Amino acid sequence: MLPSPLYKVSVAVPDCRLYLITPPVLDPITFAPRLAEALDAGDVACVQLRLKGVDDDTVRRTIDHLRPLVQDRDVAFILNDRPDLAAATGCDGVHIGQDDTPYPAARQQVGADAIVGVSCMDSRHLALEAADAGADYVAFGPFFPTTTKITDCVAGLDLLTWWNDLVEIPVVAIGGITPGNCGPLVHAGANFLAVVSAIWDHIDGPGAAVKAFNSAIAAAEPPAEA
Ligand code: TZP
Ligand code: MG
Repeated sequence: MLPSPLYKVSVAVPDCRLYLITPPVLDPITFAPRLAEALDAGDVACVQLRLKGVDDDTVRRTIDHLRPLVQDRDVAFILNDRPDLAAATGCDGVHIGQDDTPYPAARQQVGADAIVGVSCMDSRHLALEAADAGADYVAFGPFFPTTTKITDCVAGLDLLTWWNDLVEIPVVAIGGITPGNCGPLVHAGANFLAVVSAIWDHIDGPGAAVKAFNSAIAAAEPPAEA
């Protein structure tokens, strides 16, 4: 017996959208125009601020500088790791990993209406647990080699197809994703592609990267049903 209304019988092939993650170290003043360039270039669903090794004041200052720029464009602004700071600074939600604040406490801190996403690596068990707890999305990855984060697993496309056959809440694919390799992830049912380096290190700038992803996603998506 399946335990929750998250499970479904029929599969709808969802649209796939870009989920930008900021570089782990950034200067908000010089990064803001690069972020604006990315957001103004095409379709982006969400921006996650992911800062590592900085103090709370720096996180708060960065949020204050970047959040309006994102939210004014009707794009969700999500903070990595810290539900307490997300709640205190007007973010739309938080992304937590398995070593961060556990889901129930994170949800309590950000409130019922905020977005809470959970990293599940390549674990079906962790993803089902997160979905049952009430997560708004789960994230699997890395799907491809990445130098942005040290990881010890590789997610397979089968995770995405399995998830889409079983569960309704959105699934984010992450790790080494580029316009050139994202097609199979889109086909397999990723609802969002979370990307760091292929956006910010794109040789023609972040705007060109967003355009390239938008085109690659559109080319990979099945035509809309009449
Ligand atoms: N979690 C799994 S892989 C990864 C994170 C945060 C890094 C993704 O960065 P990139 O540069 O898009 O590979
Ligand atoms: Mg984390």
